[in-house]
Amino acid sequence: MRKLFLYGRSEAGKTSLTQALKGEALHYHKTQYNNSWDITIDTPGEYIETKKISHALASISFDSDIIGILCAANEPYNLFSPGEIVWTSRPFIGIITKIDLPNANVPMVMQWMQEAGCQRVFAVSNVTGEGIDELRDYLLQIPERRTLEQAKSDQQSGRSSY
Ligand SMILES: Nc1nc2c(ncn2[C@@H]2O[C@H](COP(=O)(O)OP(=O)(O)OP(=O)(O)O)[C@@H](O)[C@H]2O)c(=O)[nH]1
Ligand SMILES: [Mg+2]
Repeated sequence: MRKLFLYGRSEAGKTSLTQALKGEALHYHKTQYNNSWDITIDTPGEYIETKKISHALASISFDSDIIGILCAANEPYNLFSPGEIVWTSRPFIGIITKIDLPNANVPMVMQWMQEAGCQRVFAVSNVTGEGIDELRDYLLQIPERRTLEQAKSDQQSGRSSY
């Protein structure tokens, strides 16, 4: 499985997503520091919430294959900048969590994630399991290998690498 780097505000559901992807029962554990698990790199929400340390996320992400930004479907404000994708050349996806909540507003969070530049957006509930299989299948896909010439051509034309 490709390794997924997770960032998003505290309580967005990053640790719960790791548990749900592994088929484990959800158990709350506040993330105090960066954890490199077998299938994800899980970061504390405070990294993206704190301007002085948010740039550290870039270096922590280097051991991953895919970058995932997380936002709960009932989140009232957006932490991600339009064009957030520019700091990485890895595939960049959005994960909308807590879609089971009665005040979930999936279209609003979807718009934030599309503006951030996400190439795919997954809507999931870590509690009910909705959407988790689709995300797991995506992580299991083996990406097509590209040649150096294709990568250079994409870069020169400003196209996303993936
Ligand atoms: N209803 C609902 N609750 C969820 C979902 N995902 C997570 N939660 C709950 O939200 C709370 C926070 O979840 P965490 O996974 O610890 O959040 P986190 O993003 O890892 O937070 P930090 O470690 O503080 O950065 C917990 O009480 C979870 O049970 C979901 O999809 N639906
Ligand atoms: Mg956590």
